[in-house]
Amino acid sequence: MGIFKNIKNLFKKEIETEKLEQENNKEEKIKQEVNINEEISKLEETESKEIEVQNDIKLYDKGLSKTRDNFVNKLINLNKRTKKITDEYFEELEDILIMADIGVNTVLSFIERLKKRVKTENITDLDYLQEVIVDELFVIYVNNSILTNKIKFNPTGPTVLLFVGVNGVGKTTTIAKVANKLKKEGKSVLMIAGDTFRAGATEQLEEWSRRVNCSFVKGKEGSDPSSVIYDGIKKAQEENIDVILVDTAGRLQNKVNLMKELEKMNKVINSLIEGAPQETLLIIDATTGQNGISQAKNFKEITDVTGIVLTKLDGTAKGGIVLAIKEELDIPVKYIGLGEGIDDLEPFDIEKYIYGLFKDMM
Ligand SMILES: Nc1nc2c(ncn2[C@@H]2O[C@H](COP(=O)(O)OP(=O)(O)OP(=O)(O)O)[C@@H](O)[C@H]2O)c(=O)[nH]1
Ligand SMILES: [Mg+2]
Repeated sequence: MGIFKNIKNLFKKEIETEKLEQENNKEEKIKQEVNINEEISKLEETESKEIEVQNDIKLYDKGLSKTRDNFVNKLINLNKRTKKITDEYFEELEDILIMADIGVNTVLSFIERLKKRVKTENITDLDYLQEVIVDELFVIYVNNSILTNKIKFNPTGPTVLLFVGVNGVGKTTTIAKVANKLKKEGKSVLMIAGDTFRAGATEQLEEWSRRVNCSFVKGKEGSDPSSVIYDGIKKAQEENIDVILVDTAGRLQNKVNLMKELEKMNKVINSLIEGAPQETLLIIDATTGQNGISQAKNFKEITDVTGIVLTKLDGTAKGGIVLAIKEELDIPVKYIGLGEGIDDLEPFDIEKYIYGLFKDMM
């Protein structure tokens, strides 16, 4: 009980554990009379880790403020107004959750479970019920799933990440953000401008490659994206690049064509690097709500989507879409976009997400 508090404690614990580990290390080191400079840098590392965790939380906090202001405040108000837990209460709760884009089926089964708990546990206290609600929302996400937001990397050669999704969802921007992250981790990155369809798409990606300072391969406008990808991978292999990020065109007017094109791309990629692409990341714009979910269903039918990047969470009051994705698609959300800036991308973490959403209720 009290995932609420557990999450809050978790962050405290994360920092404390880190400190403890460092302390243990410290003793060892002193015993071995290793020089003191190493100790200092270890401690500095702990400090920077602490700052990093706090910054991550801040970003979630900022990125989820619209959802929180809307959905969570409504929830708090409802609970304040309510004297007794009645059917009307559940109906209002249902509306609030549906408005937050959690998805009708998810909400209905959620309400069922909640009603059951209220009955069997004989819950009358609204504060307690509030905790139960957060718990149950958390359960939707965690249930029966291996929670992996980790990107799969190729241990023996370049890793290929293919980015797909409809027009304007944020594919190109996300590639730039991911490249920036990987560069900071010390990896070498090459971007391939596989969107040869839209005028200006190549230039947009090229500009990002300059800004994050990574390699870049393009073809002529209108050329076959698979041949651009071929050239890009060849270059990456010659230059011993760690990660290849492939941009693709976002049109989906014709499912058969898109499927054929993706098939061809996959074939080319796979013929050059065994097991590649390691990830096919589908980009979904969180502000499009249920429409985004149906896009995902379409893509799931035509290609093997291994992860989702949910962009523009900062621009929506309907952050509940994360839960709908879990329930309706069961594809892991790997990253979330929380703004337009190069640093506004975070690996998805359900605990930080729940904290960012419900911190006013804690
Ligand atoms: N607020 C916000 N805006 C975002 C985010 N991610 C992307 N955008 C904006 O969304 C717009 C479209 O982004 P692009 O990266 O060009 O999208 P795309 O999918 O490559 O678009 P096409 O190439 O036309 O298919 C840009 O104005 C981005 O700045 C985000 O997480 N938050
Ligand atoms: Mg683009």
